Amino acid sequence: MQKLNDRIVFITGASAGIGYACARAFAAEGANLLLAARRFDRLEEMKPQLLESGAGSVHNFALDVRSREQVQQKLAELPSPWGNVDILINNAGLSRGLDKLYDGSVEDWEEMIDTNIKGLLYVTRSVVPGMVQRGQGHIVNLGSTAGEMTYPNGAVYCATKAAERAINDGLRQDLLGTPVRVTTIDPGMVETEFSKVRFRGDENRAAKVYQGLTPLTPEDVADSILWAVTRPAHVNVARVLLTSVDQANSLLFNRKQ
Ligand code: NDP
Ligand code: 8X3
Repeated sequence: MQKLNDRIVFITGASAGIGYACARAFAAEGANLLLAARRFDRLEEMKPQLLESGAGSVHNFALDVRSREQVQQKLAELPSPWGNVDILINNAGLSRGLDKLYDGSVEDWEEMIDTNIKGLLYVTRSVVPGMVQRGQGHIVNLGSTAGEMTYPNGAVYCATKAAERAINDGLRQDLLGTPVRVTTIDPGMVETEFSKVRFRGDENRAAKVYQGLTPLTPEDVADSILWAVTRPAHVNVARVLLTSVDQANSLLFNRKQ
């Protein structure tokens, strides 16, 4: 297993769910954590606990990945050595609504596309050239089972994750000949704030998503990310498809009544 205690790990969307679980998992390995999200206060609240559990150091900054200007400027202005990212976890993302495509909200579509596709691209464009220059790096993108099988009323969210998959594969091809590695982690249902965000705070509707089954936990996903990035340097884990035993694909679940 590769050591992480001299590594800078940049996690987007670290204020909740899978991103926060990754921060905890990498802290326990002694990594230096560069954490971003819009809710900066939450990141700051988490910092003492991450340091206590072993993080070498933690640097938080507020970032909305939808803003190209913010991404470019804030990443260019990071204090030394935080710009030298070794591991980038492109995790920031969301879904909005569950509606038939022909009467869905255009604003919801734009928010998903701007965050899950364009935001991921902006961050990647700012971070990866440095990895190539330094001859070291690993990019982990958060995909989803939704990217390989579209489900009813979720066409646009599923499309953003299908785009993530294409971007992941394209980036891996474009980095061939460099030591920089690229992995997509594609989880099925994970119980996080994801459904609360999708249903705009409707906790009852969010809880129903996970009713009668055991979903993945954010720690399960963080564990698979940690595994992927700690393989020997010549090994590139291209894709991890990860579901709970109660899920076969985007559409097929084992739900107890
Ligand atoms: P959560 O809602 O729990 O966390 C999402 C994180 O993304 C938050 O930290 C949020 O921070 C951040 N985020 C959202 N929009 C932006 C933005 N514009 N700029 C910066 N950060 C942003 O969801 P999950 O942890 O479940 O989701 C994480 C990733 O995993 C997403 O890409 C999601 O699509 C993917 N995924 C989730 C699955 C699930 O079932 N939960 C399954 C498969 C994939 P803040 O609001 O503070 O900005
Ligand atoms: C999140 C998983 O199936 O709720 O990507 O869309 S799902």
